[in-house]
Amino acid sequence: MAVTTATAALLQAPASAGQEALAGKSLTSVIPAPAFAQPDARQAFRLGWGTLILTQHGSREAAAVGKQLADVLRPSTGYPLPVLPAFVHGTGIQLLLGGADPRVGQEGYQLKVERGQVVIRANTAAGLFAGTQTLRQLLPAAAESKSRQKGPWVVPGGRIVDFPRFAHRGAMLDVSRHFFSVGEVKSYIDQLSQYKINRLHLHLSDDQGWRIEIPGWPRLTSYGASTEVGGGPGGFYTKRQYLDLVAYARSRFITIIPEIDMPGHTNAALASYAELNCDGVAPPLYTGTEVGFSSFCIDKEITYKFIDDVVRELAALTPGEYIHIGGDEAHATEPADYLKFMRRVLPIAAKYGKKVAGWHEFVKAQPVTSAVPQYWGTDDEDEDVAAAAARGNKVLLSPAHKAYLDMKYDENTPLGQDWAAFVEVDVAYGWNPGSFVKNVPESSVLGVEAPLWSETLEDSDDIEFMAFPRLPAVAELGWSPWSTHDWASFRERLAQQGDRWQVQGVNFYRSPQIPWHN
Ligand code: NGO
Repeated sequence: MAVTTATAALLQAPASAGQEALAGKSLTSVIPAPAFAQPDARQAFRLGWGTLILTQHGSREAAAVGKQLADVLRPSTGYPLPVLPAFVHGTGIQLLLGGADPRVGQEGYQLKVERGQVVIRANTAAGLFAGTQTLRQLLPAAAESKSRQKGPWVVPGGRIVDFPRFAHRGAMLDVSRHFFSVGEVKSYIDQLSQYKINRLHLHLSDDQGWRIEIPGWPRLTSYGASTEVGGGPGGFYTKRQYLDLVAYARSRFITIIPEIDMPGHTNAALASYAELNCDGVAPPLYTGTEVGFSSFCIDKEITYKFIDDVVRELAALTPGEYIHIGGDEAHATEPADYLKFMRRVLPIAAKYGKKVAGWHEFVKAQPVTSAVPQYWGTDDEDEDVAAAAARGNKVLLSPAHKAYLDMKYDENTPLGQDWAAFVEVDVAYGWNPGSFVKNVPESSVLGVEAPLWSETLEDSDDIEFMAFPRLPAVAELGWSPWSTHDWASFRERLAQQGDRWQVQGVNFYRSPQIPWHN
């Protein structure tokens, strides 16, 4: 049963040792900023030897969320933190389904921290998971360590009611230009899930490499996956590995959206199968970084047989609603051919039960209203996207000069590109998705996504250096209500995340805009 606010107020103040241990943390020291937070300086919870993690009785999902929390906190605290069904009596952290403030919806949660206990309530396991991510951030940074650390482990007191502004809070990883292993992608998934990101879009094919096994088309992976930018060995995911990634993401409440880019950005497929080319001649593999030179052959039937096979396989591997069909920079496809192509391809996704997402150029083909254009322009105006919004399509926002994580921070950034802009942290944070594109009102915005293109990135260190600290900025734009938007507060909160990244070993960029603690 929930402890009422009145009861909570009657509880005594925490020990002064606990107060000191808070080290400037309050209930609002969280990214993304919670929708509502009421700190209560008289309350605080201290994790101890006897702390239990009590999860909703009868819910395996709630128990799994509890276990994930225990997996983070056991090594650093050295406490046993048993995960038990919530009918057990004892002090601890409770993860309960139901009884939450109605505003929390399907992904939100309510968190109450008081002297004797922490209670997270939600309507879904996703909400409980989000609540536990908030709880992790409220603990001292040392709680993220993989080895035993000195406490005390104190959580600041008060009450949070939190839920997302937008349904889609995404990140994209380009595994084509450089291939990233299953382990590297899982590590990124772990990082994303801490900021309440709920979609991971994987860019699985491009000119430089095809990265997913497709039965019936073995050369895509035996040959088309064999290199990457700069001529490295490339790689691909077997179906089994891909399903493992899908399940791993799912356990962190992230849905994977697979992208096969078409009709341009297709050199790896064209190199693998001569018959996909209009002249029947396979081009060589490509390891450079130019864009816009390749195209599927629009008038050959085999093109659509190929796409049907690929989309069918991908749909079977995808529990989520969307398949992403690319559609960007088709400079080697005549505009009339592009429309012809899209009009044949769009129904293929529908045939396999999936909705379509695509880079915003594809809205020229006037797809059905369930299709989602991903706006990647550098302007605050786009007639075709505004027209799609007027027809009822929801728009995903990834403006390249704000949300692209592969843009350099400034002229000295060793990695990344600068064709759209330099994107320092204040730029990544400083835009309102609900009013960014002219005539695309908030009600037409599905959410935000931070793409990370990998022309210049080779490993997890590189991914982290570009994603942190900007990914949390985009995550906050996607989750937090605009009323909480505040650069001064964001900088301070980001500095606290820096402490956690140091403990976690995340290779973040020390932006001079942020008052890092050390
Ligand atoms: C563009 C291009 C990609 C590049 C990226 C680099 C889109 C949608 N298409 O974004 O192929 O990798 O820029 O920033």
